[in-house]
Parts: sequence; structure tokens; C-alpha cells
Amino acid sequence: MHKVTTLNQFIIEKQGEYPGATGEFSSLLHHIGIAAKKVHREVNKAGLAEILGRVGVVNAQGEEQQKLDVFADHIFLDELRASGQCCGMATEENSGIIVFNEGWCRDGKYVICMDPLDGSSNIDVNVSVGTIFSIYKRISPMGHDLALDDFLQRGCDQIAAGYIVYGSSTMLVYSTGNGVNGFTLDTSIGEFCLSHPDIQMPDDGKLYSVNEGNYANFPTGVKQYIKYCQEIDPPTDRPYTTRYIGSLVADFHRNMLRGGLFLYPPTAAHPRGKLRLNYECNPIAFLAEQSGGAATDGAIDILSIKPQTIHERVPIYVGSRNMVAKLMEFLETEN
Ligand code: P6P
Repeated sequence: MHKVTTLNQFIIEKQGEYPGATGEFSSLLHHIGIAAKKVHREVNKAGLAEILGRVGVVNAQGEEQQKLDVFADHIFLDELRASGQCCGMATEENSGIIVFNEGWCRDGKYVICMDPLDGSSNIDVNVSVGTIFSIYKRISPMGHDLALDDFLQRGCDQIAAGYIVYGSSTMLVYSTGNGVNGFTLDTSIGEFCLSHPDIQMPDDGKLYSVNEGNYANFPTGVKQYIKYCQEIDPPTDRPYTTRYIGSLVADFHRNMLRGGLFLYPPTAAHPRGKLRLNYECNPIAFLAEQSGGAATDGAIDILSIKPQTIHERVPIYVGSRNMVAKLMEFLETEN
């Protein structure tokens, strides 16, 4: 009989490895799992539940909010408030920070940056979407108000990061700084079960993921790298192939398991890149490094960037470390 390790069992076992662990962080992860199951339920019946489409409102980014964006945002805010371990959140769907002032969570140890439903414009066409989260310890002292700086910490200071990918199956993938583990939702028992222990991103890969529709405005070094990938050398061997879903979590998840490089360079529409540092690039970069990969903005490691604003955007090149290194050869030649 194959032993099934549920997320809760795994969290408790791992907690035992941290002598000082008080169970607070474990409880936070448990509540993230609960919220993920609630979002899974709606995402998987979106076509039936009159929950598709747009709300007719734009979010802090000026982007059309999808009904499921707002639903997922509310689910995670409510569940993490209820956990009592989180004292506030910064999410893509809210322009400012959300402070939890209720007595049972005002002194929570942790703050969370989150994209509640990334790639949601793909929902109506049944493409995988995801939740991306980043967990930090609060900086502001207990008993004092939360401040913006609690949510502007460097990615290297993340306590944990992860994503949920709502795809052909729903998976929760996270790291607390000691490797990356993946859990697949077994809907027959309603539990996330360990399916991908100790994920190791291959050092090399044959996949590159970029929206080549923006090619004209890419930095020269990125254009040179793409041409390098497209060269046939030797003539009979086609070294690389491109895969681009247009949903960050889905593209990254595939590349982490198979090896590959995801690129979102500066473009005409987004001169500083499209993806947000706090709740997309930092958690993804943390998982990349924890699984043996690398992540840069083209100049420095993503995790070393000091955020200046909550919704700050940065260019990102993330994936197999040898592919990142090869790209950097072209970018450094350019600079
Ligand atoms: P483009 C989805 O809208 C998203 O935020 C990420 O999930 C995805 O990687 C990126 O934007 C796709 O952007 O400009 O290629 O459509």
C-alpha cells in the first residue's frame, strides 16, 4: 500500500525539524491549503457557475478584474485573517496594504504578498491559472501598526514562498528555504498529497518561454539569446523549442520540472517588465533558487532587489541555471 503523506502530515513532520517551531507557521500553511481548495472548487466549475468574465472594474494595475480574481482575493484574505498568524496582506487586487486589525490576528507574526489568481484572463478559455504567495516575518514590532515597509522586504528575506497551479490537476508547490516540495490535490479525500518531493530544476533545458510578439522592443542581448536558441547546430539537431502558455505559474511549473528558461523582458508596453516584484517575481525566484535554478532582472538577482512600491514591476529571466548564465553572457556583452 503506497504511503500517502498529506500536506498537514508533511507540515507537522517538517515542523519537528525546527526545534523553535511553535506551530504558528504550520498553521499559516494549513490555512493557505484550505483557501486553495476553496478556489480550486470555483475555478474548476467556472464555466458553469456564472462566475466567468469581467467584473467591469479595473484593479490597482488598471487591468480588468475578472470575477474569479475578486473571488480568489476575498477567499485568501478571509482565510488568512482567520488563521490568526497573518497580520496583513498586499495583493494584486488591492492598491494598498490590507491590515488585519481583529484582536486574534493583530499580533500575527507574518505578512503575505499575493497574486490571488494570476493569469486570470485565461480562465474563460480554460487555460491553467495560479495563485502565487510570498511570506515574510513582520518588521514592525508587535502592538504597533503595520507599515508599508513590512511589505517591501527583499526576496532573500522570504520565510516561505509558493504557488497553487489550477491545471489538469491542482498542485500546491512551496518552499520554506529547505528545498521545494509539490502536493497534488486528491479530490476524493479533499487533501493535498505529497506527489513531487524535493523538486530539482535541471541545470540545463531545451525550453524557452517568451512572448515573441514583443520581440521588436526586447533588449539586444535578449534578441541575440533567442537567435542563439533558434540556430540549428549541428544542422540535424534542433536544440531548443519554445513553449509559452501566457500564465506565469503554468510556464514556470513546467520549466522547473523539465528544465527551461522563462523570460519577461522590458517591452514597449512595460518598459520595466510586466511582472510584479513582490507577489510574482520574488516567490517564483525563491522557488527557482531553492530547486537549483536562478532568477535575475538582467543585472542582479531578483531576490536581492529592494522593493520601492508594492506593485513594482521588474524584468525577469528565471529557470535552469546554465540557461540563465548563457543569457547573461549576451546581456553582459550588450551592457
Ligand atoms: P503577456 C498573465 O496575465 C501574466 O500576468 C502572467 O501570468 C503571464 O506570464 C504574463 O502576464 C503574460 O503576459 O504580455 O505575454 O500576455
